[in-house]
Amino acid sequence: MKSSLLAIVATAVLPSVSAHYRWTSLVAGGSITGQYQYVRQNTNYNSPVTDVSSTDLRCNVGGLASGTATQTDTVTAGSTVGLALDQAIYHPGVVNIYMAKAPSGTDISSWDGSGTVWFKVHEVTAVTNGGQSISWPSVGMTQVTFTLPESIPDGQYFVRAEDIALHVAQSFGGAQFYISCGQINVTGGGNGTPGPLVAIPGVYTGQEPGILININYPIPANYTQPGPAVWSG
Ligand SMILES: *[C@@H]1O[C@H](CO)[C@@H](O)[C@H](O)[C@H]1NC(C)=O
Ligand SMILES: *[C@@H]1O[C@H](CO)[C@@H](O)[C@H](O)[C@H]1NC(C)=O
Ligand SMILES: [Cu+2]
Repeated sequence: MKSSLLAIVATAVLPSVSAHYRWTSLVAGGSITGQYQYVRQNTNYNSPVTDVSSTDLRCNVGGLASGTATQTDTVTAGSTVGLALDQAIYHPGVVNIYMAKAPSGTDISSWDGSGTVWFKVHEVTAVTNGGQSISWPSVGMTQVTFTLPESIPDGQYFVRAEDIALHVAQSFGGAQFYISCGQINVTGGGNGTPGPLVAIPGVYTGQEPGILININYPIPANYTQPGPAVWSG
């Protein structure tokens, strides 16, 4: 009895040795901020999300509930922001960064990101070579950053990083989504109109050529990045 109780306690307390990479920190002002200081914490040890119709696709499992435990970092339009990981990305795949603006009067820490409110601000895609080779520039990255457009309107936003791992994506539901949502407060912005806007979930069906794909054989001659075009201001 005693030893089995200990085993249960140990299982509950010890993190998995095969833990996946996680987007843990906001990058702003040239520095990596604290783990889960400005990034909503998930509750699933970051086992990936594979159901593209789940609300877990938005900010990972637990990410819609951890906003009030998360701070909001004030950043200037035109500056470099992004998300950093606890370890380098190791699965072949691609990265998208989306943002969504909280409705005025709603604090980002209590918002759920629902509605057709998300726009893409950055992507790291695959490099193809007519079917001779395919490579994945995101592999090995420990952070992904981008320049906030000068014209982005002031306000509170999610910055959502998404790594789509494609190593077992040859069957439906095989693509693995590693996700986190950071919270920022943009100042010094402009009067731009970010778009096109999509809903998350809703942006993907899982049938996209860049999501339902055998990356090994035959080697894809081209790659179509999932999601809308990047808004660059
Ligand atoms: C956002 O920045 C503005 C301007 O500095 C500030 O007045 C406001 O309190 C900030 N809001 C949050 C949630 O940080
Ligand atoms: C490659 O391009 C073709 C023709 O446009 C398209 O049908 C196919 O889905 C693309 N493949 C990928 C993996 O994006
Ligand atoms: Cu894995």
